[in-house]
Amino acid sequence: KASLDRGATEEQIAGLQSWKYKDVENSPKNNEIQECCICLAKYKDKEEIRKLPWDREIKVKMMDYNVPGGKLNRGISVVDSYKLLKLGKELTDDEVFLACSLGWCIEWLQAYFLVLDDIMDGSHTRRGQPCWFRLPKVGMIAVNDGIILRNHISRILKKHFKGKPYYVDLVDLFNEVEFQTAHGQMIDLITTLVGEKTYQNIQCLCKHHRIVKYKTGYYSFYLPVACALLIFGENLDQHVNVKDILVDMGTYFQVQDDYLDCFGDPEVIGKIGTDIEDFKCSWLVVKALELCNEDQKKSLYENYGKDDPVCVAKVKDIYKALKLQDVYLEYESKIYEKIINSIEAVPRKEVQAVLKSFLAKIYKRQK
Ligand code: DMA
Ligand code: MG
Ligand code: MG
Ligand code: MG
Repeated sequence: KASLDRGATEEQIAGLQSWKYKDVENSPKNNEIQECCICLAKYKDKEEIRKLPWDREIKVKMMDYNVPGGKLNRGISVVDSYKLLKLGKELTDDEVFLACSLGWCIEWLQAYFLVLDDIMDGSHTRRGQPCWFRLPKVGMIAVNDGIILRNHISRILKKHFKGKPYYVDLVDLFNEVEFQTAHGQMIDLITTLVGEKTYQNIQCLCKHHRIVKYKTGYYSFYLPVACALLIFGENLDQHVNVKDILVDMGTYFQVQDDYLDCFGDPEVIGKIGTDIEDFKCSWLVVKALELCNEDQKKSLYENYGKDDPVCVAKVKDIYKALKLQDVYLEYESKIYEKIINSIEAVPRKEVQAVLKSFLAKIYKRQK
């Protein structure tokens, strides 16, 4: 399933899955803690969730619900990038384990961000199931679950990397990236504040650029490659150009996310968009305000940011009238070309290969 739409291939998934996400975190003490995690013996839905096709009886634990189950692109990229850096030389079992552990750390980080992001965005579904906090027995306990998910990363790093020469850099990397992401999320969120709905906030592409660079670019793109570089023994200070390219890729990835929020198929992307209701500084609204006439602008001002299906439909009609789908396709080919050009300017061929393989995973993605 995940191999569709230029996602990971079965083989790539098998690469990361040679260790399960919990294998990297399986000390007896932790199992004990995990057994204490919220276990929902029976899942009874709220009315709105009951309507969803995913309604079914489920037995879940917090980690199983939130950590696996995504596209695993970020985790897989650590393993793939490391293989490319090794120029196709066979990896030892130990190397595979270390790369998988870091891959899963990023998936744990992603789970942590998403559990909290869904609360803050008031989302309904994620990865084809109700958002964790929407489960009646979870609710705001999900905030603490997010913190627990995050704590696992430090523990995994300590358990498997403590003696390594790059341990401090690794811990520092995860901390820095979390810092960048949390600040991106902050700008994303304060832009939508009630009473602050001035259109200046969502009108400028530079604002959008700043939000997405921080909230998505660092953890989704730079982090996996930086992890691979560290276990390969590289000094990250010498790869600033690589960082810039990856952050650009992250920006492109978030433009895709904004586009799919409105025009993607919820069955395919596994989530129902809320950007219009949430008054988000989405790439689509920035473009719409740039291209619209006075009437359309008036209608956008009246209908954007309202949690009402009629208003949402009006906004979507304007997007369609402005042919934003075509504007997006044009953006996509231009940015692709720009990124490819910067990759080709990177001196080392194996690093180029890492970057190109990452770009190929997201180009024209549908989910
Ligand atoms: C997500 O931005 C960013 C982080 C750090 C999770 P978003 O709210 O657009 O993501 P999604 O569309 O997946 O909710
Ligand atoms: Mg969200
Ligand atoms: Mg968000
Ligand atoms: Mg989104």
